[in-house]
Amino acid sequence: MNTVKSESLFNEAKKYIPGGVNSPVRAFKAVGGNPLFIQKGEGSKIYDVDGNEFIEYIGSWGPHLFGHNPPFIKEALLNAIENGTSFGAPTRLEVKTAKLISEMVPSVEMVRMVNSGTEATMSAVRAARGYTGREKFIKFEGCYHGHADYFLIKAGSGALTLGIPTSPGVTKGNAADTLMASYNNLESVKQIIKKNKNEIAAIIVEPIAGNMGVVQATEEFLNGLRAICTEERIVLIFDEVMTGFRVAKGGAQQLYNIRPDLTTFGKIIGGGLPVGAFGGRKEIMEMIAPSGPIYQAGTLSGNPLAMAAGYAALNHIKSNPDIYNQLEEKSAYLEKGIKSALHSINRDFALNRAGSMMTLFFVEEQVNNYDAAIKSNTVLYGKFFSEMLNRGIYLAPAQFEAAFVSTAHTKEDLDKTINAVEESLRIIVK
Ligand code: HOZ
Repeated sequence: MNTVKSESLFNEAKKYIPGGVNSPVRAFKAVGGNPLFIQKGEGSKIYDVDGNEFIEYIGSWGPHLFGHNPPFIKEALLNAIENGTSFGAPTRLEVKTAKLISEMVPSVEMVRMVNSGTEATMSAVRAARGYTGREKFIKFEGCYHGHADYFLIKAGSGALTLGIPTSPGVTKGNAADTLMASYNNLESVKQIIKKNKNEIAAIIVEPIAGNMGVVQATEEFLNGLRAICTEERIVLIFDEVMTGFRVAKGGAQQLYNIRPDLTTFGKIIGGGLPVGAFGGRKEIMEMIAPSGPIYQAGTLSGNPLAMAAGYAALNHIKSNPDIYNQLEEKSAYLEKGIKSALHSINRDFALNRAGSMMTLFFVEEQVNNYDAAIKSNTVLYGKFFSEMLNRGIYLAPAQFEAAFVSTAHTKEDLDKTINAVEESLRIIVK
């Protein structure tokens, strides 16, 4: 594969940007080789600056439910840009988008727009702390809620991939209020609560984890969290930055039929533009400034371009409920193909799938929490990634992420992917 232009851009980038990238996972450090610089995306494909074409499964880490650059989002953006890019003042589109989110996710009685998933989770925890008057919160090993200091403790995603799940720069004071529990293990939560009676403001959880690779919560675990939170007056926060509007119209909470107190969103609600949001019970949300004393603000929050793209994306989902059947069909087809490839090489690696999100772990046991996920052979993942890339398939350049299927993936794309999986596995697994 010719990568001359990407290499030259990467060398230039490294002079001015730490590690040459604006977000660590993209640097290919976990899989070897140099990152490819992307020129454009269309449907299920992306094209790099050297003209290489890839069927890709990142979809900007989740938001591109309909593939890259769908016409209805492009049109919405072009219309919006005619009127200007940002005002730092309210617009009609913010109201329409907030209303739509609230209609689609009934637990979200009120919502505040922000600019990223990190801002959403930070603000949700602040809201929970302000509401309860308590300071500590529980998070789960391997879950990733963005890069605010107090989340970077045994965190997933890039932090885990690069071997820095607990980052330097996080103070002891900051870390002290983050209490770590084990995913899918209610007992670990109960013990923490017993030791910290009436001190815990929130439990934050990815109801389907995507940042230690895909790991689904059991119904018993999430129902247990809901019951504990109600009993102990703890705010239950579902981090649906990845799963919101992806696994179902109403997110993972719809699939599990659980009503969290607060929910955080990102990515999809901006149709691929920088955006996030947090929302939930009115009683809590009304405590946010200016209706209440909990401060939260942002000049670009509710930005008209992000809202235009987001509204177009959400409205498309609402008017085309069949997209979830399409995603399920395509993802199930891919899962079946990968399983049969694994069978053909006599290996039983864990393949976790939740709707259109999936991860192949290079470990032959069930992966249902962080301890199991980190047993995956990441060296083998790196080799797998490179073999797939050489065959025109672009996966996440890190084991502890999800592959995202979009409605734009065709049967031909999926068949090509399955063939590439089989060929790659045969080469790397001796
Ligand atoms: N940590 C992000 C995925 N879970 C990666 C973001 C990016 O590199 O764009």
